[in-house]
Amino acid sequence: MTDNPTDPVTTSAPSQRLDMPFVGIPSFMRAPVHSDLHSLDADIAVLGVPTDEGSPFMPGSRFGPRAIREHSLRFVSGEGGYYDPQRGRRFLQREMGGLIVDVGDADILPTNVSGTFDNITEMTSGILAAGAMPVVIGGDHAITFPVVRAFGGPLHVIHLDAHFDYTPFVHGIMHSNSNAFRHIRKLAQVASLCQVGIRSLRSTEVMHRDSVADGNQVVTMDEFRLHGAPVVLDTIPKNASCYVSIDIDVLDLSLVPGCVSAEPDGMTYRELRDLLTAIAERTDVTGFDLVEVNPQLDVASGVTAYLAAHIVVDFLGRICDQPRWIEKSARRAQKRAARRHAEGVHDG
Ligand SMILES: [Mn+2]
Repeated sequence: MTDNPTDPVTTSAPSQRLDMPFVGIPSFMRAPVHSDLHSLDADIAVLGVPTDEGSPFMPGSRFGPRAIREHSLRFVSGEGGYYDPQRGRRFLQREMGGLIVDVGDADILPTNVSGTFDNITEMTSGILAAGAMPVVIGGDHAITFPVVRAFGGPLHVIHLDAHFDYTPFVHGIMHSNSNAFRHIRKLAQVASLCQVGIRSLRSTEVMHRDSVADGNQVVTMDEFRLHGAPVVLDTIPKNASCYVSIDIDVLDLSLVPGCVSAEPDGMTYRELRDLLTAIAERTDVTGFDLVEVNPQLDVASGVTAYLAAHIVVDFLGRICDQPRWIEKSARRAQKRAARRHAEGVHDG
């Protein structure tokens, strides 16, 4: 291209930084970092959980939160939120004005899994106590149990995965990434568990039988293709509180080179996005996680971490676009103002 003298050069104020995605300290979408949960004042709190001690095959997903944060910076523009050309408008603009914060990572205690899990639960509880929605970035799938146990009930859990993660406890192994949902099902506050995208030929009959016997809804990939989102949502009451756990391997193997447990015949991005949109529209999503991105296995462009950041950003955009969310956000703002006022009175 040659310079077109008729094409005016857009200039911005000299004080406005460009902040390319590779510049600066990578908090999630460059949200403010706020690690003191007692003074947390936000609608959405992004929490990293960098542990992969539940990965019996290839470790490395402990580096997932950092990689996903880095790729999340690619969705940040000076205008706030992100622009969706297919919908012709911006999303998360309001939220990016200070309502999303990055609370950093749960503290990880190598070889002390129960201590690590306690730290994860404590941070999730702190976020919930402050009235914010936890958005959790793993880590391997073992982390979902200590996250979900921090929630109150009744909570409907939607688990998107190629695998059941319902392995019986043998040889004292209870907290690998394939045990998590056997624990979650037993939590008193969990009203229902729906497992979607199940297809792995490494599943066992025992996992399948136990999950069904425990009253869970199992939606295999074939069933999902046949019936779509309604098969997942029809059994969950409208506006019910819902936790969504996304294993990146619910997507097709070809999309996720940086995932050790990738499987063929998974969802396309569109299938996953449309399901997440339907969940956001019908239920009250009170938290979600995305797990099993392993940057050490990823290709050089980091597409798996990029895709993970893309899913989190896109899902958040859909959640925050619901009238239900906007009402909730207004109520949260009132509560926070009342609390600040009360604290001010005590301080004075
Ligand atoms: Mn999986």
